[in-house]
Amino acid sequence: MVAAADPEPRERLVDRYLIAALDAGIRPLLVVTKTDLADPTEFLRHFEGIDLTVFRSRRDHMPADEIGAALVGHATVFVGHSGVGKSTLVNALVPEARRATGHVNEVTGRGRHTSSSTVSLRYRGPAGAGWVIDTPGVRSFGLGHVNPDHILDAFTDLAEAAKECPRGCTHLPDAPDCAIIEAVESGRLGPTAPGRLDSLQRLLVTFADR
Ligand SMILES: Nc1nc2c(ncn2[C@@H]2O[C@H](COP(=O)(O)OP(=O)(O)O)[C@@H](O)[C@H]2O)c(=O)[nH]1
Ligand SMILES: [Mg+2]
Ligand SMILES: [Zn+2]
Repeated sequence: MVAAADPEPRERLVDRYLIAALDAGIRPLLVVTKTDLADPTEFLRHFEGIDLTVFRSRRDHMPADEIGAALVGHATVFVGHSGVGKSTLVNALVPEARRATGHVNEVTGRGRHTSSSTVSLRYRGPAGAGWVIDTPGVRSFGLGHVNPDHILDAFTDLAEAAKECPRGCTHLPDAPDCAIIEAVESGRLGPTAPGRLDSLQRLLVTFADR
């Protein structure tokens, strides 16, 4: 979860969540909250190349049933910076949860410390049931355990092309004879392939910089 504003969205943090999810075989969903405060369209362009379901949420229109439908039959963990609205959404999904919500003062770091625990709650909605896990905000997010091959696997057609790559290929723009880059440049992977290659390369660089 990210907020369109307050706190400002950071694409690098979302990238890190995506890497961890793709590595673990978790299907990522992205919820952008506070779209009443700012338009997230520009921010969301960063993720166009990624197979990612995006929901936009605002105080006066929380798409609880749409998001709820995506949770049915799954255990879904809500991650994101403190103050993005995780507990607010959890309360909309599970009214009896009564999770504490509020504003943490960004400058002093003090303020009402909200929902500092992680809890698992039963979601029951029109489309069925699932589990939602509300977490406190995170400040940092490690990727030490990630296998970069799993990042590539999330981009199915690029992973297929990569079978022709030289051993140890990084698939980054300077990689010699990278079969993914050649396939994308040839146009045979379709018009959206360059965007997906950009996203893949960004995630691989983020992973390499961890
Ligand atoms: N303007 C606006 N404020 C929101 C929205 N969603 C949540 N908030 C507010 O953001 C603050 C932090 O919400 P909270 O759910 O505690 O965030 P959490 O730390 O991620 O659990 C609260 O004051 C909420 O009322 C939204 O869509 N728009
Ligand atoms: Mg909370
Ligand atoms: Zn390659």
